[in-house]
Amino acid sequence: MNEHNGSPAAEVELDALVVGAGITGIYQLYRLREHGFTVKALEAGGGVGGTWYWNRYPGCRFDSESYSYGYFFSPELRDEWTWSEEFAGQPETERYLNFAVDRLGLRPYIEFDARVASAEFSEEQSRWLVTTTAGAVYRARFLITAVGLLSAPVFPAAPGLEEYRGESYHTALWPAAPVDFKGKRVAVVGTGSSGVQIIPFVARDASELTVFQRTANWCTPINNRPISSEKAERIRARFDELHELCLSTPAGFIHRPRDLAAFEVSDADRTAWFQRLYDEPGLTMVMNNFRDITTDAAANAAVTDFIRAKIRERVQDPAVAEMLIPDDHTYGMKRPPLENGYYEVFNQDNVELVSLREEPIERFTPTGLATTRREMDFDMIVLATGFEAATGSLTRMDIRGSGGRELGDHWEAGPRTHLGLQAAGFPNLFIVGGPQSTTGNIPRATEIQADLVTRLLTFMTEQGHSVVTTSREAEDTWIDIVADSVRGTVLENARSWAFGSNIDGKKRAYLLWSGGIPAYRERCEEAFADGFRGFVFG
Ligand code: N01
Repeated sequence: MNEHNGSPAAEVELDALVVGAGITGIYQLYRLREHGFTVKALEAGGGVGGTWYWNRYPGCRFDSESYSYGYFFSPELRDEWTWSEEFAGQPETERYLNFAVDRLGLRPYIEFDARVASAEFSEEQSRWLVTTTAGAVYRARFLITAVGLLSAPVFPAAPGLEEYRGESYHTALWPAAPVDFKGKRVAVVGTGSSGVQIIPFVARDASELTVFQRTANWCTPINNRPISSEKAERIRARFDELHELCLSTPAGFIHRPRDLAAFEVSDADRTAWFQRLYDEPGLTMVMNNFRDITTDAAANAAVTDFIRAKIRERVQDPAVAEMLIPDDHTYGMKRPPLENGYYEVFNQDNVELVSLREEPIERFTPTGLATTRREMDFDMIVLATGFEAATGSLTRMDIRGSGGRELGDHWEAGPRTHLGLQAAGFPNLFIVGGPQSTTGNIPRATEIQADLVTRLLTFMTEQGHSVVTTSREAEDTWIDIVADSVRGTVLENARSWAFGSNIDGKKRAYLLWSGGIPAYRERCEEAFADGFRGFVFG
């Protein structure tokens, strides 16, 4: 192994190059260094954090309990950091990730403002040649992407945005300098998790807020609260147990479904349970509910009816309440946004809700936007229009494998991977936290993958293998397993980013894995124990 810590302008030779210094990339960098590999991380942002660096919009915060999201592996990090809230806001999470990077001594191994322009595998050299937009060149045996599931922002296709002369922001590219909504006429487009988080902040200060909604969502209260010092101590004493708990639950959260089906209890008990979850912090409504709410139609209808009634209770104008009630999906079909005073915003005099189903945006104008029915002027347009999930950040990066084949072409009909880790024809490329791999509470899902990658690279080094790839057969097997993981659940028919349905013209394919963290881990362990089944060494 060798390492030149020369200036990035020179060609840098490494064992491994990690792309991304968010929560996943930081961990991957740490693990590989710990195992003696020479490794660097390239980070497009000016600082660490990934999602928590870019999404600086007011209201951005966890939907995982803070302590279940942080790193568990390091005693120093566990002992020296105390989360202030059950669901930390973006600034605190960004501070935590900076603290982690410094405490682990990783900052010298991260190149900031280093966006990958192209990555090409050289068959002669068995090396990845990676060039940044600033012209720096890296040569690495292994290329490991940790670019996040939701990090390629999507903008509305309606023309004219570049001609708009007011302030405009995408929630996922929010500036570091404060944005002032005071006294302004603001449009917010999009009512997914990001929109639902920012809208109450805009509504508080703007003179007028117009919310453009294409699809309503089933939102439930976050019920965030501070973590007392006594609770922080209790958490610290139980770290190992909490880590095990997260790894044993389907989505990596501290919550488990109840061991009861919805109709095994009386109507009154069922409603009382829904009410209890509605009043509890976080994603308990979906995670801690009856075990069949996403698999049994009647159970799913019961929880959906409960939340529908809540929306009607909280929104004063019945016509607006009906607009805010989803009519195209039931509860749990999409990751449900958590809110803090979202529905009450629509009781304010300065807020208008516009249905884009009734009047789609035709174009942006120099002073605002035009729907099919009217033109409206705004001082500011906020786009909370989401991401090209899972594949977007990878296919936008110009990754070329054997024979110069582009990853985007390989995935034209949907992602193809073996265990979500490798794609056929892309030797020594590993994807961590990408498509077809386990998700939920992201760090819990991706630490498993980062550990698997570290084991594979260590095995190859010990065995003297220079190249590993996978086969189309292994990909086909995994595609079937991934499709099975969602079959028979309410997720199966969802129109959401998890199927790429938010991107015009994108072929519908399930982009995640719904079998849960324990089953994902089991399948990977089985493949590894069976001579690294599906991987081809050379
Ligand atoms: O993105 P989204 P997001 N014209 O795709 C609408 C995680 N997250 O950034 O549903 C008009 O959910 C779009 O409409 P439709 C979380 O996993 C977590 O909000 O496609 N509207 C939708 O309303 C989440 O699921 C947190 O019909 C357009 C919205 O914009 C994921 O990230 C916080 C449009 C986009 O919603 C994505 O959330 C934030 C157009 N052209 C995000 N294009 C936490 O709480 C899109 N829309 C941790």
